[in-house]
Amino acid sequence: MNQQFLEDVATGLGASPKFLSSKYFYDKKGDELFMKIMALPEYYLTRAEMEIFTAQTDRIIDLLGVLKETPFDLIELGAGDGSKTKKLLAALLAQGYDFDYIPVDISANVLEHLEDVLSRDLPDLTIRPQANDYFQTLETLNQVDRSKVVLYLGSNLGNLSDELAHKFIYELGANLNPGDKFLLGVDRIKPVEIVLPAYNDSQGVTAAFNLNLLHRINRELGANFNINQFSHVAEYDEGTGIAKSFIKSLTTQTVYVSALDESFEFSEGETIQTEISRKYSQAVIKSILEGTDFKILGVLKDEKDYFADYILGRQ
Ligand code: AVJ
Repeated sequence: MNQQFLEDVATGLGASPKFLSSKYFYDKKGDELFMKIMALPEYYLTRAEMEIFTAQTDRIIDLLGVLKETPFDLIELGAGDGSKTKKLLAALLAQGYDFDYIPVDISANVLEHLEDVLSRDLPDLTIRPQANDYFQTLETLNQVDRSKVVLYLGSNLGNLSDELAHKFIYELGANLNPGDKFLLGVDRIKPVEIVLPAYNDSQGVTAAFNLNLLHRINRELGANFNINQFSHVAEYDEGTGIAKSFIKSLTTQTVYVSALDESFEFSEGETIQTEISRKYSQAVIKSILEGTDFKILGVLKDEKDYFADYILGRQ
């Protein structure tokens, strides 16, 4: 991981325009800041999906087509704090379904916290956390003949370009069997007045979350970023539905990364792109799914039409 981080920082800061991957946001501090983001008044995504999981739990279960007499694995990719999933887990347990919950995350930290919370709140749940790569886990799970339901919530897909999103879903299909299900939660395209504040909140939590990446490079790679000389910038194009986050250099400056023994020049106003957060229309989802093994079985939306949870069937 460290070696990969080092290489990716060298590539991204050496490029023009500069970029860094949003996957590096999530160190311990980044996990904490993301939890805070989810509770922000401007960050509507989590609440909108929570509403779907609370108000339409039975419809989700119905569309998943799971059977009480057939045991299955419920696999969550990028588990997070599990607050939305908990609604589904509680309903499945109450209705007598036979399943194991398998949260998958690269962060062992996140999984430990999740296991603590769930074993306390849902003592009857069988939970088998996997601190591993998504596809490696799916490959292992596929060696046992059991039905699967895969959850990928919170518009996590939105950090990928459409091309990579297609590849991701294609590969997911390759690791599942006919009849398995995929529940995909995505943010919908909506006006800039709603989206932009979600990525540039008034308390500056998102700014701290973005700039934490520079703290992480300082700490882990021995760089000397002066964080005060950089700022957070968010933009959103309503036409394409793509939000982007950047870190902007406020002055002309040079940053030295000791683990690389290399310096990087910044001009005043120069940016590092750190994230894309794509929003989706039905047409975009359909084009991403084209050529994969999945078919749309149903779509659930919140009252404001902000968020969509797609129930997809592996053909
Ligand atoms: C966790 C990728 C869904 O893009 O909305 C929140 C991360 N970035 N605020 C998103 C994030 C800035 C979030 N995802």
